[in-house]
Amino acid sequence: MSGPPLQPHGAHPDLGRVVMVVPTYDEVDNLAWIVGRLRSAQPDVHVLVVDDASPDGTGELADRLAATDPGVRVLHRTGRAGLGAAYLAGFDEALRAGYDVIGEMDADGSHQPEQLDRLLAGLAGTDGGGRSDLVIGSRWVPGGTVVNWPLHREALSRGGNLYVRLLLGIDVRDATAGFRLYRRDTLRRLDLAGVRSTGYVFQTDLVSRTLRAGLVVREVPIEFVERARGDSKMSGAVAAESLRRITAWGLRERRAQVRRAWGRRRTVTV
Ligand SMILES: Nc1nc2c(ncn2[C@@H]2O[C@H](COP(=O)(O)OP(=O)(O)OP(=O)(O)O)[C@@H](O)[C@H]2O)c(=O)[nH]1
Ligand SMILES: [Mg+2]
Repeated sequence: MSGPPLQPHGAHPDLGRVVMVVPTYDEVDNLAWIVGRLRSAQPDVHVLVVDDASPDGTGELADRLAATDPGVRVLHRTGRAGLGAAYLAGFDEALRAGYDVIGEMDADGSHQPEQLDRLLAGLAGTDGGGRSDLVIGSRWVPGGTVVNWPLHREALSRGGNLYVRLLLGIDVRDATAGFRLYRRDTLRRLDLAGVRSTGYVFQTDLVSRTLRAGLVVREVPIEFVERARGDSKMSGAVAAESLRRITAWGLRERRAQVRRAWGRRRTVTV
């Protein structure tokens, strides 16, 4: 990936060089708007658009944005392969390009670039909450909100997160959220080559891997805004993958707990 020399973030020099990976599939009505907002809210933060050969011309639009702004880069993929697969390819590219902080953000305006400073401060710890290895812009911590979300979407998100907490036993309120910042070292410790989640369950997969690696995950409140333009890519197949994988991970974790408890009993009685 060629580009301009990378500069550390001005307000957070300790964080180093920051890039937001933005996956796109048919976001032609949103992309210029969201990239423009991001570049003006955070001029020191670069953008890597990962487009899955969108039929509506999003990829070509991304190329035009990159041609006029050296802080914007594009990764073209050959076809639609899911959100998780797009992020894995984007992370790989961003790591190879030498970024120190690699973020995630949707292209549809649900994640507001004007709130990225909360995540940067949360990662650096300059907001008084302590340094972290992964920071999540969260809808379901105090101060977090959703705007214009239909009740059934809120119920699905809250219910999904409850299921994740119960089954995986992780103390994260918004494990499915996709407005995030990872440190380079965090991603390097997650065995990305072993990730099999292709859809939105990728988000849950990565937060649970981060916690299992003993790293610090923090949630900072954000205001999440329902998309105003373009179609949602959420589908029955995407939801089914989430349910199937989370249930399988949960059962595996429970079996491991039982084995550990059984092992302890035997040690005591022998
Ligand atoms: N490259 C790529 N991007 C994708 C794919 N699926 C979704 N996206 C992008 O991922 C982001 C999130 O997708 P959305 O459709 O907004 O999903 P969502 O936020 O759960 O659904 P809504 O709330 O209804 O918008 C958007 O920027 C999409 O364009 C995919 O298969 N490949
Ligand atoms: Mg969306």
